[in-house]
Amino acid sequence: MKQRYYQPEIECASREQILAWQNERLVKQVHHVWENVPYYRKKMEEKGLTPADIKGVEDLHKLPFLTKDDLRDAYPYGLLGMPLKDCVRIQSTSGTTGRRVVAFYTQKDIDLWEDCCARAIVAAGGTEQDVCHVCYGYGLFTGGPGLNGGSHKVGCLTLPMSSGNTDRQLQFMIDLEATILCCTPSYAAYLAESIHERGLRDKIKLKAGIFGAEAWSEEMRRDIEQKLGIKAYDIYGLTETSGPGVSFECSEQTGMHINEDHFIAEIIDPNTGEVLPEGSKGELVFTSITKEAFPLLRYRTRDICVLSRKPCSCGRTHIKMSKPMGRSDDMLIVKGVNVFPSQIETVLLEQGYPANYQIIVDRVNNSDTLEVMVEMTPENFSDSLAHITEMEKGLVSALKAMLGIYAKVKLVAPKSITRSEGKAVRVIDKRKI
Ligand code: DLL
Repeated sequence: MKQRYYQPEIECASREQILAWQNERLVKQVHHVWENVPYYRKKMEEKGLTPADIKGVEDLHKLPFLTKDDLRDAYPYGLLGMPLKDCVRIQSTSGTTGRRVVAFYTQKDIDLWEDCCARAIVAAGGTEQDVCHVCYGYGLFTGGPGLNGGSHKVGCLTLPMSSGNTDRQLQFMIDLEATILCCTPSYAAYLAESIHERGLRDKIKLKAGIFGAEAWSEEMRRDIEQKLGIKAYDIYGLTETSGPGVSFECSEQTGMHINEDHFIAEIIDPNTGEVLPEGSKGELVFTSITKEAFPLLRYRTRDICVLSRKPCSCGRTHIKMSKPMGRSDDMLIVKGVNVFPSQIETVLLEQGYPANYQIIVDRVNNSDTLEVMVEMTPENFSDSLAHITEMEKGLVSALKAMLGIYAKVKLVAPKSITRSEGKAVRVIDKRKI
C-alpha cells in the first residue's frame, strides 16, 4: 500500500527534530503551567522545583505526577491553564459525579486534536474521496467529536451518526456508500453481525475501520476484518489528554504511533513511580506539551503497556505503544463506559444492602455484559419471587443512574457469596481480551 500522511513533515520527522520540538515545547509548557495553574505550581514548589529546573525532556522525571485524584480535587477549574473566556468547549469522561473528568479546550486545542485524528484517518487510507461514518457517541464523550473533526480536516464526507439505532446506521452506510467506519470495536462487531444476518454484505462499501476506546483482541480484529471485508485499525486516547488520536495504528498494525509532537510518553513502575527503560511493561504517563486550556504534565493514565522505537515500515518515526494490556487501578471499561467498583458499592450501601457483592463482566456475542450479584440482608431477605424482582428492579435503576449503563442485578440469600480470606474478590472479568 502506498503510504500517505496527513502531516508528513511531522509524522516522518527525524528523531533529532522530534526531540528538539519536545525540548522546546516542554520548557514553554512548564512556564505556562507555573504561571497559570496555581494547583500545579504548588505541587512543583512542594518538590522544590521552579521552571528553571526543567531544561528539556531529560529533566521531565523531576516533575510531580498528576493523577485522577488531582483532577477530582481540582474539579472543575483548578487545572485550567487559560482564562475561561478563551475556552470554547468541554468534553468529559463517561464516569459519574465523583470520578467525572472535565477537560477544557481553546480553539487551538481543538484544532491540534483534530489534526491528530486526521493523521489516524489518513493512516487508515482515508482521503477526500472517502465517506467517513462516525458512530462513536457524540456529546460529552470525545469519540464522536474527535473523529468528526479529523474527518472534516481530511476532507471526507462525514456522517455524524453517533451511536445506537442499528437500522438507521445500516441504511446510511449503504445509501451513502460509507467507506470508513469509526466506532468502538464491540459496536463494529455488532454491526458486522447485523450485516451478516441480514445478508447485506454485498451492499457494503467499507474498506477500513478505526476502532478504539476499549480493549480488543487480535482475534476480534480478525473476526471484524473478515466479516466486513475491511482493514481494522486501533486508535487510543483519553479525555484528559484531549480524546482519541493520542496514538493510532498504521498499515503495519503492530502498535500505535504516539503523536510525539504533542505528547511525551513515559513508562513507569506503577508501584514506585520509577521511570522504566524502553521496552519495559509498565504504566503509561503522558505530558501534553501543546495543550493550552488543560495542560496536564506527567498524567498517570493507569494503562499498562510497552513502548517501542523499532523503525516502522510505514515510514512514521513517532514512538509506538502496544495495545493497553490492562490497568493499574480497578477501573473497568464496560460498553465503552468507565466503571469503578466503588461506584457500585456506593449504590448498594445507599440502598441499604451490605458490601457483600460480586461484579461479573463478560462479553457475549462481542457485546459487554455487567451483572451485580448482591446479598440480601437478614432484614430485607424475602423468599417471595415478586418481592425479590421488585427489589432487583430498584437496584437496576439506581445503578443505571450512577453508571449510565444497564447492569443486571441478582439478589442472593444472606451469606451466600464466598468470603475471601485475603482481599475480597469483587470483580470477575470473564472477557478474553
Ligand atoms: O475512550 C477516548 C477515545 C475515544 C479513544 C474513541 C479512542 C476512540 P475515555 O472515555 O476518557 O476516552 O477513556 C480513556 O479508555 O485510559 C484506556 O483505558 C481506554 N482506551 C482508550 N482507547 C483504547 C484502546 C476515550 N484503543 C480510557 N485500547 C483509556 C484499549 C483503550 N483501551
